Amino acid sequence: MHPHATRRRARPRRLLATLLALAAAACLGLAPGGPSPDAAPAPAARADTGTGTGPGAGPGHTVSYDRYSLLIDGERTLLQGAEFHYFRLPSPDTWRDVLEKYKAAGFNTVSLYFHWGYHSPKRGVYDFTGVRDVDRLLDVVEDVGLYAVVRPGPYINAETSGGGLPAWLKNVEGRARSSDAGYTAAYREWLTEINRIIVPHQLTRGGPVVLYNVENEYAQNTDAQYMQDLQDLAHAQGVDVPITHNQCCQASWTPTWAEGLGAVDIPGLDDYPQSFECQDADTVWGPWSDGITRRLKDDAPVYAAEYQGGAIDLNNAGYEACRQLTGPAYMKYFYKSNLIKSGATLFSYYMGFGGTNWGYLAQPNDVYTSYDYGAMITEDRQLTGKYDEFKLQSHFLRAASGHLTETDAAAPAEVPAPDNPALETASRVNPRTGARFTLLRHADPPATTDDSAVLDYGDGRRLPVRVDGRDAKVLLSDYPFGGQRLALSSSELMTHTRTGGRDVALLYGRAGEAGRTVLEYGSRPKAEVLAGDADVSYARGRGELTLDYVHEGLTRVRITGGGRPPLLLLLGTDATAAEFWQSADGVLVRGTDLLRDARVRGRTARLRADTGEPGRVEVFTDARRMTVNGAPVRARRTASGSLTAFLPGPRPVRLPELSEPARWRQAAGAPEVAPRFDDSGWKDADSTLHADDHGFHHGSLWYRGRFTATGDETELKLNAITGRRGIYQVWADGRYLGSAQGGVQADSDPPVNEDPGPGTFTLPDAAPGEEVVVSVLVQNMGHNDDWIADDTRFKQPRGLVRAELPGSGADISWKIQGARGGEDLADRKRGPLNTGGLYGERHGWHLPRPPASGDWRRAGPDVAAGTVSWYRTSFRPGLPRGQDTALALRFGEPPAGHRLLMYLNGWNVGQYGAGVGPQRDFTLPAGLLRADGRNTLALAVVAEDDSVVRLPSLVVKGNHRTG
Ligand code: IPT
Repeated sequence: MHPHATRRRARPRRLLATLLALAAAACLGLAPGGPSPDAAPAPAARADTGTGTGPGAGPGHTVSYDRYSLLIDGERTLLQGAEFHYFRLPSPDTWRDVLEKYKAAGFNTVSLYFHWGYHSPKRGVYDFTGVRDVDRLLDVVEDVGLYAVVRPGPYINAETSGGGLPAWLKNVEGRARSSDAGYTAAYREWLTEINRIIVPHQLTRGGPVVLYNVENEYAQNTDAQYMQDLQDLAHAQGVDVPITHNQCCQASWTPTWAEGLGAVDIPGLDDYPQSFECQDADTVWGPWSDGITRRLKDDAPVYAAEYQGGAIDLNNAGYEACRQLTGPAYMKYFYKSNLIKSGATLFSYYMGFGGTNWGYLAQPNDVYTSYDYGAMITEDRQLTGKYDEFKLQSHFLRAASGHLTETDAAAPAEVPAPDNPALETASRVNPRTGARFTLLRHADPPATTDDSAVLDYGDGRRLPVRVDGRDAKVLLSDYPFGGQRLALSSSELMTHTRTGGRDVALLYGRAGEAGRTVLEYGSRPKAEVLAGDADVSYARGRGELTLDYVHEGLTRVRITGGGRPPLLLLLGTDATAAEFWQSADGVLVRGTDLLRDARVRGRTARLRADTGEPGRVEVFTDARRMTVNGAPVRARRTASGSLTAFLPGPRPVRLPELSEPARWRQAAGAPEVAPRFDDSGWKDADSTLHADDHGFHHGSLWYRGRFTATGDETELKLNAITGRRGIYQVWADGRYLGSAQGGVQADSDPPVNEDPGPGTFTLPDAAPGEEVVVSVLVQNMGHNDDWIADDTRFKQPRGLVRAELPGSGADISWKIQGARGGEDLADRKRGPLNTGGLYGERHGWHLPRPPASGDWRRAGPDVAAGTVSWYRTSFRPGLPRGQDTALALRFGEPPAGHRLLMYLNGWNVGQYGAGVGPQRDFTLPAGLLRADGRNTLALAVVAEDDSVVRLPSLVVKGNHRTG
């Protein structure tokens, strides 16, 4: 064991909570040190009684580890969670919603990237307020009762602009992600700022942070001194939880940072077995890997740092296809394999909720506005079938964590063997409790056949099993829980709980498949089938009670006597088991669309829950009364010893119709094309055309060039780098010359920045001596990432990179304009990534307040080639109170002739158009949207060709009654 953590004094504001927690623990007669081995070690929410071992329970915790698991205050702890990007949810109020959904899934951890560029518009300038308030984020994590793995980079990848590096870093000498002096000085700024926020939130000081990750998939062009420097700095600045790293992707890639200079405490692994080919969701099965089977370091636990929980949509298949690619069958097969084959006890899934690339957050090559990721929770914060599967698996991990946190792989002779070679098994055993976990799956991973077998446990015990198609099961044997002992089962365990002196266990299997569960008793118990069907038999010699059944609906068996406490055995299907929830307090609940929390206090069960439709809720408790979201509901007791009530659904929502042009105002938005436009305030770009050199890092760029014609000019050759999906447009003396695709990531070696070939534009005739004014609008779709740490891709310029007048001796003199203020932000609240340099953006036409400039008229649907048109309207959604209603803007089929930017109350919530991506629905993040107030919507339509603008409508993506 490596005692890495030293005890620290609590922050003062935690002291009261600590005293209360200690008092509560004393009242409940709980020994310090937390729950018993088979209780769930999920951290307690801060508002809780403080009997858990997690954040909120008090200061001065220790975090250490050994080869099996993390140890919190010396107690083995299994971490399971998912990645969350606060920067992709620009609404601190909804951070809590998403994190409560993580917690309700059964997770006890959230993994958090911190995004340098999101906080820093300019060297030396950092903003941690408003949507950037990560101190508040860590407070919310603690309140919700999750542990946090913090990942401040400095490099994070994450398909975000620059991989999280700030754009101003492009102008800093020295290779990014190395120990070069220039880069070192720059990142020390960032880490000093972010560590100052993170350090007080460590578990060692009473906060939620249990692990600190340095860098990201740092496997190519590496510099060990840099890895060491990052850790030395973290330690010097007060980081005292174990340090991790997430390695990727090939077994052959080194270093793994398990040893030598730059080695971390717990090296983790990233694994994306399904690739990102969402368009082939039907056929793809593990082309990239067979799951996590490696141990990187002998004396550290196996950490699945980023396990594929969805996918980026590389081929514009849409995120529903990505959700299918990484759906329940994949989750069962790969996640369960990881658990048993590697013995990992730390898991984080990437992503649990993806969010939105609002503004210019997207890295241009791989993603568009939506970062839904096909995750278990949609971009609109709705739960999916993947969420259900996570619930089944996470509740199991939580319930069994007392056993799972210390297991050894069973020797082949010890593994229950199937009598059908189409199936294979592997087991892990806890050396202290003897509990055994057996993975059952097809021997040939992609097999889709329906195969049955009998497992031979080697001691006379046999168990019939079945694997139908792409499936995998973790079967338990010799598993003690509560006052019970499970001998064998071909059903899988979701969870168990102890309430009112009895045990309740919930097992499940595929609908229609036979199941057998065997429990051990000292004498014959009484078994009553309360609902459904089950054959019950008792073998006196072995003391085994055997139940045979078919998984269907929910079978309920009450077992009493036999020398053990009473047991209510619930036998469900995947679908009926997924109707259950278990709160942090251990309260088991069936029904509702989301159980945020449930506690039993005295005779009252208090629920916080969301309902999407009217329906029944059942609480497995001996309480007599129930409140839901603070209000009492009429409840009655059932024969199963539970409490049930009927809950209403939400009120329906009626939305205003936005798609009528008559409700919009329109104004022309490209005065820069006019020869006489006043650009005297613009920056001179003769020394360099590269936008970043002028401090214009994000969004649209205007260039205006002047030359005195010699009479020999026939064409203008330009080259602009926009990043993938970007275009640029050209005018001469107000006349539109056309558009071209901008350059993308340069992949040649050495990288060439002038890629692709130049756009050639035919110039109108000009007499010798005549002044010609050229206007160019260049999109900057975002900055390349630096995944392979070669620096050059990331530092690739944006904007115009070349301009020539072939056959003419004339010089063009250039001016440039970008986002208002450049690095000195005009709008600090919305930050550096919100707007570029369109005229309307520079003059606030995207903001709620009425524009002070522009010729606003009644809107029409037609836009002409070579124009920028702004549309504005306002609306009141009038959403019912006490409900969480998710709204989106829905457009038609993405148009080829134009692309548009959309702003909700001044926030840039998306880019739309055939050249941008397949997206038609754009999330309006709650929090940015005023549910019962007035909202302003603005669209900036950039037309390459004459086309018709189809205005969007509002659609409901989810509607729940909620607390
Ligand atoms: C890996 C990155 O660590 C993460 O930031 C994100 O980019 C993710 O995967 C993909 O969405 S990189 C991948 C090539 C494994």
